[in-house]
Amino acid sequence: MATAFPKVSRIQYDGVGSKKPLAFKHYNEAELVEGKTMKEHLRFSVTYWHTFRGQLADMFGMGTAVRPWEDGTNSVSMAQKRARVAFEFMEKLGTPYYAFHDRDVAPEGRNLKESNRALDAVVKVLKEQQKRTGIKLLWGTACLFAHPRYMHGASTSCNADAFVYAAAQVKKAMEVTHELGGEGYVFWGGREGYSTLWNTNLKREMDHLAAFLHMAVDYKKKIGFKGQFLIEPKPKEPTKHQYDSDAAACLNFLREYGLLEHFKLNLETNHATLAGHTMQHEMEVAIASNALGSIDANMGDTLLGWDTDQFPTDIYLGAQVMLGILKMGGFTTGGTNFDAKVRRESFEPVDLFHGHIAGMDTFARGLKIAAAIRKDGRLEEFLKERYSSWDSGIGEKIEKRKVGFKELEEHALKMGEVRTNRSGRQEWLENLVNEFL
Ligand code: XLS
Ligand code: NI
Ligand code: NI
Repeated sequence: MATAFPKVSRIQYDGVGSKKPLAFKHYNEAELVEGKTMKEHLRFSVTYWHTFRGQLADMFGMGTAVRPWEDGTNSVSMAQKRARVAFEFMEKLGTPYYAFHDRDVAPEGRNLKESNRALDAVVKVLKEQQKRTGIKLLWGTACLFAHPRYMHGASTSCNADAFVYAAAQVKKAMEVTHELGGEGYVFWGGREGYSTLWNTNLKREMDHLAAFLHMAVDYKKKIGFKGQFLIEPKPKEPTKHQYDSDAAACLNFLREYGLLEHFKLNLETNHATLAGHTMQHEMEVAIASNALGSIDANMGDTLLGWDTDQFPTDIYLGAQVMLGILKMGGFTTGGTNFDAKVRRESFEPVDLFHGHIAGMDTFARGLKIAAAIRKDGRLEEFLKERYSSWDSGIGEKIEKRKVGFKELEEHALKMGEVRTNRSGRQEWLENLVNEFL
């Protein structure tokens, strides 16, 4: 097959200070950090939807993307050709994983049967390309938000028929994810929310969402799929309110409906900020429940109020995220999935490389910074010290639940005023972190 990127060869690590545009300055896949290679730590993944299906349109203008390999059709043969282009791209970039929605990789047919057949035809090519390159599927998912049938949602639609169709679609998407050896399967509730509560039975819709997920868990067991199920929180867009709005809401939902043991979270930076949180916050919440599975790496724009899905180039953010990942002991089935798109003005194929190289270098740098902060130890030491009143004496007794209000009153009467409150040292800590940037 003719190459789609004739001017690009395998992107190499060229070292810090390199001026080569198509080279890594920080991502050196074989470099060891805390005893593991960067490749093993970061587990980079390319998203099919943005990178190979994104037209770079926005709500004010049509797509600008120039993609010479596209023939203008949405045919199965074009989808197969595109799959080969995608693998050429990922091979040249050196990313070990990719992720897709069913309808990104294959066209939607006139009915479910046709759509399934189209998907099978493309999965054949994906499988052959995975074998050829060694690139693996990080996770699969189903697009339950683009087609008009899902206008009211999928599993939370007011219309039971939509639930039925969505179930059939997810069943098939799980099967192909399983067939391709996917390490996970993501549920992002694209339209699982509402635009107005005047027309919404919230309780009934949430019950339906839980029923849907329980059916998915049952079917997973049935087909022997061992991948990790993931929920991806997002507060809004396209709906005004999405039920899986943030990490805490998702965890509460999963707990309430007895689903927690079957799911982890796939956290996305731009979703965290849309929810009014930092990514660091979302990660802490998930890690506290041992439920951080994977991340969708991107970033938003503080002056634009929507999911701009930009490639992550913020080093501070990269360091924060990687500190969290190292703290939890690294990814197991998850990875760093670039749910990111190049800007509308970055319309050339080579920009797809620039975007990913930028993201990969940012996270590689974040990893090195995080490891250096951990090696230095002062941050951890400070945190340990800050809570030291809980390590012995009355603090320890409270943590071990050995005392109640009665004993604490006796203690307070003897103790007098609360002593030795120490400074939080926020500015000192922020400057300490800056030492490593
Ligand atoms: C959209 C979501 C979506 C999921 C996969 O905002 O990020 O792309 O990652 O359905
Ligand atoms: Ni995402
Ligand atoms: Ni998103």
